[in-house]
Amino acid sequence: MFDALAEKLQETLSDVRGRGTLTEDDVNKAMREIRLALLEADVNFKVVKQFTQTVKERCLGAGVLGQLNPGQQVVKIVNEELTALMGGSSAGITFSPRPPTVVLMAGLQGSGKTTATAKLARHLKEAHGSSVAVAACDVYRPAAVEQLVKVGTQAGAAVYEQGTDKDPVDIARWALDRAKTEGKDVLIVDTSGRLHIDERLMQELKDIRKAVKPHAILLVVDAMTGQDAVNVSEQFAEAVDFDGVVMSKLDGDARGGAALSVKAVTGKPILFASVGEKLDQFEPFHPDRMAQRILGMGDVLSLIEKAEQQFDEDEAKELERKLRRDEFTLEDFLKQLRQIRKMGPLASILGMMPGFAAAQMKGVKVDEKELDRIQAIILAMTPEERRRPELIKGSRRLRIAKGSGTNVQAVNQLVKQFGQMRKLMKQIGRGKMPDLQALMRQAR
Ligand SMILES: Nc1nc2c(ncn2[C@@H]2O[C@H](COP(=O)(O)OP(=O)(O)O)[C@@H](O)[C@H]2O)c(=O)[nH]1
Ligand SMILES: [Mg+2]
Repeated sequence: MFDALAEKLQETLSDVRGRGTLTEDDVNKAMREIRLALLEADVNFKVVKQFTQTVKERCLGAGVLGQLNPGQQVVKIVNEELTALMGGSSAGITFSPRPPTVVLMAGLQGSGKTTATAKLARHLKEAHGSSVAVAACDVYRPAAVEQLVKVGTQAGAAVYEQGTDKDPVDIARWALDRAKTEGKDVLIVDTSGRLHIDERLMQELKDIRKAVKPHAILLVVDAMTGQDAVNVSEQFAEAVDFDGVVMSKLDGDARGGAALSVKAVTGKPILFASVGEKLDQFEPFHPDRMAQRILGMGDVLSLIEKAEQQFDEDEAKELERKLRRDEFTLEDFLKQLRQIRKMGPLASILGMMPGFAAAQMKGVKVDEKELDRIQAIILAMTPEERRRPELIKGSRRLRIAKGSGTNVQAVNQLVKQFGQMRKLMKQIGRGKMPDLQALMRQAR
């Protein structure tokens, strides 16, 4: 997501960063480039204008001109303003002190409501241990009920449905009673959409709202529709007030304009991002992390959180200790590799790492077969060799190559790469940004 924008901004900023001193002309030029990049990403033009103006004023006002390392400060300012643009701090759903917390999902047809309903159910269950029910109030399309039954069940939620013959407002009311009786923590109400905003849709939403008094109304908007998503949000905000946005389909070729504009235009924060069709491709939206991701600072925090879901805490602490003390071995690497591969395709994980973003990841295909090979090589080593790779010479190399069905070069390469990775890990462990360029030069 945001690939093109990320690439352009990173290019501009690395240019700025590379300069010893900055003149006002340099700043102006950078602002022009940022402005173009944002417009190309389909960010609302008023938002762009305001954004670049603020950044420019701050850059010039902060006295960055003529100073040492002014580029760093420009990057910092752009990062801060980009974060602010997307809403500053991350919000979320506040739970009602008296369960069930009721969440009403709204949005146009095809925006991704039903999918988001199930994803949110899964998320609340996984992250908060909530027991969740979902209510099928889209009665206009028979398939809609079936769809919710399917994905809701997959998500581990109870699905409350009464087919398509009843009035959606009655179903919502009935579902709320049932959620109370069954002691659910959360009830998520899926509703029907239309192709366009119309009077009846708005009235129905208002009626459901009146019937179930939701604690949060979430508007699902399709990021792929760009500025239309922002317009829809604006119209919804006028007709039926809502609390936050679920930005769906941020995967694919969404240029990011909607995600960057919606808060500024409507005043409503993005609470969740939906980044794929699978149920776990859904995450709380963190403006600061998103800004860092766009600017290629990597999304280390998201990465850590994702990893934490997989690791148990003790193991994570142990790993951190090892990294700090430079005791990380091939044994640990093997463990890591297996854990990481459980997290999902490696490319998407690398995309969250500092320095791997955008440009670097472009055209990079992570070869999962290569990972199989690496795993085989490590498995062919003795535990001692895994702990002390420097032992791997001569006959040991040959034995490992044979044992793993590879060759000596492959074993050599792995040992060398591991040494480099260890260096990188050590830097990250110390909270430093790894010098990737230097590492890449060495790897060649
Ligand atoms: N790629 C992608 N597809 C999505 C995402 N969310 C929903 N979809 C797809 O978009 C289509 C419409 O979603 P649906 O939940 O039925 O929308 P609804 O009409 O608002 O309930 C379905 O084919 C979903 O699989 C997403 O985040 N990424
Ligand atoms: Mg639906």
